[in-house]
Amino acid sequence: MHHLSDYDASTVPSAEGLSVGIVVADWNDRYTYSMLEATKRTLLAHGIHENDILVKHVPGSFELVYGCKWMLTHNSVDAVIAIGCVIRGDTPHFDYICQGTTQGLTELNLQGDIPVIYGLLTCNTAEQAEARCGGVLGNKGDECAIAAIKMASIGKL
Ligand code: DLZ
Repeated sequence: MHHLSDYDASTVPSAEGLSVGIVVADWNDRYTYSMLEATKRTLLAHGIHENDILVKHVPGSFELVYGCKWMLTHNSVDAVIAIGCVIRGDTPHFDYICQGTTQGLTELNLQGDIPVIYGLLTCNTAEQAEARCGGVLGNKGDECAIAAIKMASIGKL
């Protein structure tokens, strides 16, 4: 299975001078905050200045779309990363949140000029989330940071 923290550093452009927004859901914060930390660490490791990383919190994953839209409207950023973690429960709620959020983030990408990165974990179990938030499969935050740098630099690649 793909390890989320593995990447070829030689394919990553310098992130110096870029500004990145991160919108993080507080629901399942044990996982989302781990992704947030990994995202920030990797952005910094690639040359982004600490002051150029803007973080906004939203209550749950369903609010990520509005949070990203707000950030795109109010901040001058080169990419926005949406971070959330949805874990399947007993009702179809999981499916609606995943579908709505995914559709909304897709629409932001289609309508705007700034890339929005998909850091939404959609897990059947807490163990699956654990594995992807610093566990055996690495950290989704690392993957998101690299995707943001590459997408913000797409014209230069
Ligand atoms: C309500 C809810 C539930 C049941 N599960 C999750 C979840 O696993 N992950 C998540 O990010 N958010 C969840 N939420 C909250 C919704 O995303 C949203 O915040 C509320 O429905 C209010 O709009």
